[in-house]
Amino acid sequence: MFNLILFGPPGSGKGTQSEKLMAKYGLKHLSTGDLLRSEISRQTSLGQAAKGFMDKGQLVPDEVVIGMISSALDENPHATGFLYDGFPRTSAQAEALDKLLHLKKASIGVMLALDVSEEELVKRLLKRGETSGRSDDTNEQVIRARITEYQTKTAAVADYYHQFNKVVMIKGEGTIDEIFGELCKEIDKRINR
Ligand code: B4P
Repeated sequence: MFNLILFGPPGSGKGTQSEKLMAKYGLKHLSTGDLLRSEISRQTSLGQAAKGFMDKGQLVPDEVVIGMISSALDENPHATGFLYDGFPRTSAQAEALDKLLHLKKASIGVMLALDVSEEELVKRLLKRGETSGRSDDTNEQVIRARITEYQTKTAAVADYYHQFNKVVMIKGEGTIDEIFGELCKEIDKRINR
């Protein structure tokens, strides 16, 4: 089972590249952002609790997202691999993921980390906000709060995987296809198809 983490700040291209990677490698896509937005649109109690955090640009509490990922892994026992998009976002989430995978005699194959400047991130997210209908993309203050959450809580997750030599930095600026090509090069070195 191949487990890939696509990592990077909000707006770095994780969701965009995930679509292309899923199509090419047949990995099961686990996006905590998409899972949370689905809970919100179905007006579940989990969604209602998460919405308040997301609208302010804050991270949703660890136990909520860890529970969602645990259920998603259990619901896909025959998957040949998983692509984690937007997860883990804290060190506690990273440790929980390791434990869940250990129970399945699996581990993280690689973390591919997209590197994009802050000004480019803000520009991309404001542009997406013109059409996405996502309330967290329309307000620059909320976008900057999400980037600050990334810098203070999420960036350290890369250090966690660095200790196991599992992090590869990828330049996240350029065309979508150029970046996709760089990601594929790294995956092809590691995946058995
Ligand atoms: P997410 O849904 O994960 O959203 P994101 O980080 O904003 O987006 P992403 O990084 O995937 O967007 P992309 O670059 O593809 O999180 C939303 C919220 O959910 C969080 O703020 C948090 O509250 C909560 N949450 C989610 N996971 C959580 C967790 N594990 N723990 C706690 N809370 C959690 O796209 C951005 C735009 O850039 C697009 O419009 C795209 O077209 C454009 N773009 C992409 N690549 C480009 C390129 N190369 N050039 C130009 N534009 C590009």
